[in-house]
Amino acid sequence: MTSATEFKKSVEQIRKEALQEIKGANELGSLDQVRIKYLGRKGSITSLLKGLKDFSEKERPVLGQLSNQLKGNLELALSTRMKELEVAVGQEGEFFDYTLPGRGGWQGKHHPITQVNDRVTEIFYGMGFEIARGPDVETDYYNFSALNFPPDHPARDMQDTFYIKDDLLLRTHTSPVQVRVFEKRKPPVKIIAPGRCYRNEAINARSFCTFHQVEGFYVDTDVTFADLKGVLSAFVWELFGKDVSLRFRASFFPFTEPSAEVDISCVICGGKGCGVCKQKGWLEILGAGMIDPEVFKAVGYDPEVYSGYAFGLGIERIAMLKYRIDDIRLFFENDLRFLRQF
Ligand code: FA5
Repeated sequence: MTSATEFKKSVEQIRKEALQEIKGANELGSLDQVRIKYLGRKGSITSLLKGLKDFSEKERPVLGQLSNQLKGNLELALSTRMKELEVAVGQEGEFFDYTLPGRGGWQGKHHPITQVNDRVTEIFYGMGFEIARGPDVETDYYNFSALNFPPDHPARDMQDTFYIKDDLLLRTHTSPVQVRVFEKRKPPVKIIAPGRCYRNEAINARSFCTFHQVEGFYVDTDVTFADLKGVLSAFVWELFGKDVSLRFRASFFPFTEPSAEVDISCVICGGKGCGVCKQKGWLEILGAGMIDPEVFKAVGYDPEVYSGYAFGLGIERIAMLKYRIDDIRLFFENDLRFLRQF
């Protein structure tokens, strides 16, 4: 058994030798060998620490402290020397091309739906429409009653609704913004209202439970269906190009009369028929019509004096055509591999 004095001598001896070897190591490999020799599992310091158990309780703390100090000293010396050698390798051993372009981080972008929404809004803004907004949580009155959906009328089933309370719901379309604007302003009003809508519908490749619409409406003393056709044609040609044709199909909405659904010739196949347009050559993009006199009566506009048109288009459907996306769900999954493509 070694005495405490001998133990202290060994500590100093190891310190001296190890520091010399660390200083003398000229490359990272040999420095690591030194580390293993002293601090490795079978290294000198490890066996020194193991030997502590043979000393008395009085001696052990002092000798333990000495050993730990030695360990700390050597670890510091090793890491200092390692940094020196690494710098040397970087300067002499490796070629570093400072002209290489840096690796940039990912640049944040607007969501494709926001991009299409902004583009649609911009086109109508350029045609003299002001922008208005309404709340996502609506009352039954604005979403249905004021838009000439009578209570318990089957037309309400056209839009499956998420109800919050009897009278409170998540808006199923952006048309309630018409009523909110009409209540506050006298004609002429020429407005677009972009916003989010919600429907308690079965989800599939073309329909989701939440989506975005842009509502447009113009009320003045002599607005005609020809004005509606003109403004929608200008919009479609601006967004998809002049080669695209429009088709107005008779339809029904309680708040417009006459009503139409508007199709455009398929932007994928040019109208010949393909999988996206289901061989029809046409794709529906919006609902529209002349505002029903009943809506004017509900807001105090005289239907004998004023006339107006309204339309509501689905942003996701437009985005699907613009970017040739065959499943609406991709817009809501937040998969970065998808989003980074826009
Ligand atoms: C309406 O919502 C009417 N408010 C549109 C309107 C406004 C008509 C003004 C007349 C005057 P519709 O339910 O057809 O109509 O929806 C309009 C558009 O919203 C559709 O053409 C479609 O592009 C989009 N849309 C409707 N439901 C969904 C859904 N579940 N998922 C994605 N887009 C949808």
